[in-house]
Amino acid sequence: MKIKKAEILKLQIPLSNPFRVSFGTITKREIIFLKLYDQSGLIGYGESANLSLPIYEPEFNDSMILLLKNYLIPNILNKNISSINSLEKTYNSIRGNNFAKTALESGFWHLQSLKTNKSLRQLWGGKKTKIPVAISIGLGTNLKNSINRVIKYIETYQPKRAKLKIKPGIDVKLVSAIRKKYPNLPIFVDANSAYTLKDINIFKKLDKLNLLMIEQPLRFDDLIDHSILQKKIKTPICLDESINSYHSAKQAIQLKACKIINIKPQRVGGYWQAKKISQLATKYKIPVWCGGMIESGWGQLLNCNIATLKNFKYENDICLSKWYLADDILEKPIPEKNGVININEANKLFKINQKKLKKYTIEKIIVK
Ligand code: OSB
Ligand code: MG
Repeated sequence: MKIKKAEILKLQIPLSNPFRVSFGTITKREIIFLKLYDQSGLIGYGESANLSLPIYEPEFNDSMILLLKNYLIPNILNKNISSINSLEKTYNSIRGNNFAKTALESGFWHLQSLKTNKSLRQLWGGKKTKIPVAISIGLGTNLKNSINRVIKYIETYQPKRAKLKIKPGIDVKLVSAIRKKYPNLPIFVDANSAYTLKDINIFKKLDKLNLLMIEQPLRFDDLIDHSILQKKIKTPICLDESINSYHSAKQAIQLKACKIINIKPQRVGGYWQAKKISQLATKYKIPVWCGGMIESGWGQLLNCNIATLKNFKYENDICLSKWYLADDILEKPIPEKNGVININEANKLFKINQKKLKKYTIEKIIVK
């Protein structure tokens, strides 16, 4: 394919409900969206949802725009990009900045899918047709309303498992209360890096609450402290922020820093890298699942396709629009039944509602 022109869009979609985690609160969902114009007249759409500030990972939405505009897009314009390898070669010398790379890479995959008439699942080699998804429940402003919030979400959506966000002060008591009310519900927690090894007593207490896993308890870039913590608790540690490449996944496995990996394609530099990490994890019997950042329906569809690969063993954080977004840019919402998405049904929905795309675009840059 040959890309003649690109548009970088910054979308802002309101949330129906603020999403509060240990590092901050998301009230409007800012998402980087890309339109790639191929010489044959096709348009590929890419999405990579990061945050407005570097509070999750060092990268953030405006840094993505800068790199896409000044480097990643100019570097592919009018070149013959025949494969994912030739695309990755155009940015392999760029360190990090994985979310920006994924915006470009996902647009490339959409074009590949249009050109070959194959679904992303087929292009990526996924075999599953049913994708389990479940909700991630944000914090409230204090312990009491955090508990009430979790109960409300569980009662409303009846998820097969619940992921609870925790932070110092809203952790053991929150999880104990929910465990007591729902003794058999699979539950896990996500700390988004809010603790240190000094908090071992908290982890010992969480360890007794029969949790599926504890996601990213320690520093966003740490592996060694996680491996120390993993030796002291039975509950599997699942790494999110710390896994930002194939290399860090390999090191985490070698160090036994985790027993489960949350693969967020944007965070690891794209869907192809996500596939490679899932293959590596398979080799070492480390189950994975697909993480999310509250994508638009478009990003949810991309993530559903990667979650069809065989080592995606748990419910995925593919945040359905009805859970947090006040609106979406797809023509039709992704159908879900009892926490399961049928991929063949979902793959019919790769259609953008242009009116809504326009309505939610707050910034647009043309590169040609
Ligand atoms: O750690 O998984 C995370 C949202 C923003 C930033 C980080 C995270 C999240 C979520 C959202 O947990 C979960 C979802 O999209 O379903
Ligand atoms: Mg997480």
